[in-house]
Amino acid sequence: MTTEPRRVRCPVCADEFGWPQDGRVLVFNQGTRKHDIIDVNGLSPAKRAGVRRDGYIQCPNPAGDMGAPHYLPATYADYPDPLTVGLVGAPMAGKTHLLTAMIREAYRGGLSPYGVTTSALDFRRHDHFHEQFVQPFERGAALGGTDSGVTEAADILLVRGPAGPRPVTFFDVAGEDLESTEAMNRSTRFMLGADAVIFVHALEDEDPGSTGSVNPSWSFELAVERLLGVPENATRVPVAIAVTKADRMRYVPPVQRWLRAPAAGLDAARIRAESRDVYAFLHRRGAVGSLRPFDAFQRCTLHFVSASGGDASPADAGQQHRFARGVRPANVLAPLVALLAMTGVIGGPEAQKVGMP
Ligand SMILES: Nc1nc2c(ncn2[C@@H]2O[C@H](COP(=O)(O)OP(=O)(O)OP(=O)(O)O)[C@@H](O)[C@H]2O)c(=O)[nH]1
Ligand SMILES: [Mg+2]
Ligand SMILES: [Zn+2]
Repeated sequence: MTTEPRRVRCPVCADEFGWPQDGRVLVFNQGTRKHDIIDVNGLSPAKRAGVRRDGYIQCPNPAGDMGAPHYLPATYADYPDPLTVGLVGAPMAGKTHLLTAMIREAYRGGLSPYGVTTSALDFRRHDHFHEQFVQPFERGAALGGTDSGVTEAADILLVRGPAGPRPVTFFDVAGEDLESTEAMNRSTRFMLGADAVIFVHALEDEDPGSTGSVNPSWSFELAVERLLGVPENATRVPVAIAVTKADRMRYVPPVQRWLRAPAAGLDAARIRAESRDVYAFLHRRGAVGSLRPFDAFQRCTLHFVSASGGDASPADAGQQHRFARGVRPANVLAPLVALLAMTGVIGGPEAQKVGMP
């Protein structure tokens, strides 16, 4: 019995290919640091499920333009409608800290008020993410800047919402690469297949000296242009603007109000009120470039967030920066919740109102 292989778009290279159905799965061998090929056809259903859960498929990258081989979880195509979510923002804007805080909270059950649970789909990748980012973050370490040239996903989760399970792939590349105008930059390839984008604006970004970027919204500008290279994206791709490091103004209304906002289930009117406050805030500060995604995309929400809850400081002279009093993320799930509503992971009439003009 043969069925048409399902067409899948690889989140990494954005090529489409027929998902292999020959029953052969790659399993990473810790000893040899290589993949073993395992044919699951002869295995019992329980063993087959086990191998597939830990296994991979190598993307054939039909365009042959990625340079390095890349792998997707063998179960990636078991679920409909995979989602690719990318973070965009200047170098040092706070993308990596925000994604870390967000995935950490989602993993700790932070999406349960929305009827959503989260688990790993790519176990090796998730372990790596946990070790490299979540654990140091929990210990109060300030995470390092992302290296230029990252093309792989940061994490691939299985998000089970009221409308069914969906694989969600997150990309967190270097701000430096997001500011590169090189058309074939491999690090920004994910943008060709992105289904939702989180634009990250850091609170001090108006001061050009405070980040590595001359124009803090340059990465926004480039990403908007790249995404709108596919005209349908203006209506197809929902976006969220996250104003991060909002802890720096945590006593200032209206920042204060939203940072303290408790998660109480999906409330489109509340998201709209927050979006209005953030819009007005950015507008008053003259951050016009950072509002570009709002004008360019039909569905856009805006949020005040803080990944760490405070500034990092050097523990001793010459030492790595630390969050000495620990991390206290605030409102970090808000942009993700809005995107899950706008992409139908959280379905229903309330979700349909989120981000609508
Ligand atoms: N006060 C405060 N500082 C933050 C927060 N999030 C990140 N930072 C600081 O901002 C700096 C940059 O954060 P990253 O998350 O590495 O920024 P990035 O956008 O990933 O940077 P690149 O990887 O270089 O593109 C770090 O020194 C953090 O300590 C926050 O929520 N509040
Ligand atoms: Mg980073
Ligand atoms: Zn690929």
